[in-house]
Amino acid sequence: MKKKIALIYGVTGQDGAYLAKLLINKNYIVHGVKRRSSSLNTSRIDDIYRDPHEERNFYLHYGDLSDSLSILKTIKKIQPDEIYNLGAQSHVGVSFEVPEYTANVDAIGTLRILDSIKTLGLEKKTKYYQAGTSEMFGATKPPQNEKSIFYPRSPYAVAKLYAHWITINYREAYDIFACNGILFNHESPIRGETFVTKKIVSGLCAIVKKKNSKLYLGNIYAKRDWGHAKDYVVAMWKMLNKKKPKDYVIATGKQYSVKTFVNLVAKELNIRIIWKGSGLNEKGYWGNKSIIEIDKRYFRPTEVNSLKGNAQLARKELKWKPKYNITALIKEMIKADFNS
Ligand code: NAP
Ligand code: F7E
Repeated sequence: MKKKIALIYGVTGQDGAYLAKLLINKNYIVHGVKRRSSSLNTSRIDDIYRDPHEERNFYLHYGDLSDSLSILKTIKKIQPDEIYNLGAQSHVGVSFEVPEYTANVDAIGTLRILDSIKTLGLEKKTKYYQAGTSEMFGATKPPQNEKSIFYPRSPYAVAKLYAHWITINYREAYDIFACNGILFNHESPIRGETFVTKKIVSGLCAIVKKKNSKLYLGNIYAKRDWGHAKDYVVAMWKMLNKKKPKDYVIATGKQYSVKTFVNLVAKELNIRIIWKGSGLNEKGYWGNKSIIEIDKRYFRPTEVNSLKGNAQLARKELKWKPKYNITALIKEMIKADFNS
């Protein structure tokens, strides 16, 4: 049987790496787009990259979501059965610093891919997955599902909302098989260093190993629904392999504050943190040493306080449910970090 061909934007990122490995295991030929960078940016996928002279099922191409020409040419050349658009300036805090760039890549980048599918006449061949986000719900009260109102609270979330609706519009206008996955936070040992879970795990491991003495955090009262990226990429693939295209919330349905996440990591590391003070003066003590402090630079101009997803539709129609709970996720993240 002819192998399916997938094209992944954002293949060098956390989800891109897990998805590429999942699809290779499912016997796909996988093409990924990477950005030109002055330092190597392929550490998450080096284990699946093969020498171009060997027989391969994984190929890399240079490209960028801000570059329409490269997108059109790459899709024309590869003629993919499935495109997964995971590429993005994905940091919410950073999006306040670079709002225009975030909109160009996260919003218009999505349009560039969808319009390339249409321009190349691939509407009937190429299925499209859009990496949507719980950040689009923003200020809307939890639990959030597919019917909840969107109220984005950052340039990142506003850009992703454009991507969400342009995906629906191209599905309805041109009959493209296009799905929005509305994914709640998902983490892993290969999560980017500046996202809060990875920062907490690395920070506390470094303190226990005496390589550092303090961890600075922002709003520790924000609440999130954290899952494992390995579980979440399965849902992406399931969406594109259903009979009809639809949008799905993917979440665990459990919610913890950043402060609770710190306490859970500390517990796994066998350290007990005592919290004292409040507001910007709140501190976490290990014995008589203050090891966690609050730094206002990590606060956002507008915050998303409380996210908790209801993924009943995905459970029912995609037969998807997460294998990892928060403890298993934390254990895996600590193990990888401690041994690095
Ligand atoms: P990530 O680790 O930050 O990866 C983002 C990927 O996008 C990287 O490969 C990055 O390349 C690439 N990229 C950035 N700018 C680009 C550009 N201009 N052109 C082409 N590629 C570009 O993000 P992730 O956690 O894997 O998330 C994957 C997707 O899901 C993102 O769209 C994110 O917004 C969305 N999402 C994530 C979560 C989550 O909790 N992880 C939840 C909901 C939605 P470099 O490696 O060169 O930087
Ligand atoms: O922040 C608070 C911060 O940056 C989580 C992205 O993958 O998930 C991610 O976005 C919470 C926020 O993730 C620090 O204010 C406290 O309330 O880990 P984060 P995020 O903003 O939820 C969504 C679903 C995406 O789509 C995004 O692409 O933690 N927080 N102190 C901190 N956050 C960071 N980064 N650093 C801190 O020191």
